[in-house]
Amino acid sequence: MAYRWKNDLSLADITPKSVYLNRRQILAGTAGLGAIGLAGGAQAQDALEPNTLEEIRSYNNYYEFGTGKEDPAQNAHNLDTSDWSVKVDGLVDNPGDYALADLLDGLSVEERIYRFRCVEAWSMVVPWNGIELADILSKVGVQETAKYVAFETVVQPDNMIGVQRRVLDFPYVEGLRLDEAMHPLTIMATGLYDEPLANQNGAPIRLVVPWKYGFKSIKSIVRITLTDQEPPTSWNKANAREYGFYSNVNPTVDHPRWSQATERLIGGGLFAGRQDTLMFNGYPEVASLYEGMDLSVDI
Ligand SMILES: Nc1nc2c(c(=O)[nH]1)N[C@H]1C(S)=C(S)[C@@H](COP(=O)(O)O)O[C@H]1N2
Ligand SMILES: [Mo]
Repeated sequence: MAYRWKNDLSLADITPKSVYLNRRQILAGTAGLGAIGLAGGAQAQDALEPNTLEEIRSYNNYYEFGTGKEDPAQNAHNLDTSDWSVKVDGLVDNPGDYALADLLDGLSVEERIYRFRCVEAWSMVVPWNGIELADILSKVGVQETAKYVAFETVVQPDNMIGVQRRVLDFPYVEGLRLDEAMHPLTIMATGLYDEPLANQNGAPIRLVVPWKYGFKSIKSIVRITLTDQEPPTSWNKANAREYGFYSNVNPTVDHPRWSQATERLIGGGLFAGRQDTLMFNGYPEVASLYEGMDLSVDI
């Protein structure tokens, strides 16, 4: 099947907009594209215009560098990303401490223009550059007994004001079920707008899971662990009633303190004001991962 998020939208298509819309029509008339590939995505993708680099780099959540939206851009220059290595351990065939370049060697970097929806009910559209997590996991060799993937962010206390102030229990940790991790929408981003990630966006490598609330997309990863137990996650540890393990974007399940039905698009532009939040953030192709689950209970 044709994966629409791979091929039918790129930066070149978006400017000028007329060309993009024209291409959209051409695609809609193309035989052979799976009905699912267009049905769910087409109308949602029409509005996908990336936020500016400036917007994406200046409005952040990265609590290691402070809790204000502008704190990470102020403070993250202190992050030391030199000689980055990622520990891969647990239920894998090839565990080890991988230099980042070795971990990614031979894997292809793609552009993915994704909606990004924070649990705080704001959103952006981000043109990521990244590698499918599935490719990395295949490379390290996932063992049959593995059921989950756990991730951990670097801790550099001297460089991180939020760590000094203990605003959260660090290291920041996150996790996915293995099938979520292997889904082709799930990427490890190393850049955006074809530039290396800014520190405040999670340099040098961070997770992006576009159908989940933004806090699942853990930044500056130094450890990936394959496990058979559901791993602890930072926001769930901080407040289990408000933040579950799954945290799929869901307009019908409100946060205990605010509605999740709509969101504020940062920057606004043509679509200023609030817009409707879409189930799975507009990525209905992941619905089958949750068949038989009650998503108002498994939040
Ligand atoms: N290590 C770490 N990762 C993190 C966070 C954080 O505070 N620390 N914040 C999360 C939240 S709440 C969001 S919305 C996104 C924000 O990503 P962005 O700043 O690149 O937009 O990062 C997520 N990843
Ligand atoms: Mo968030």
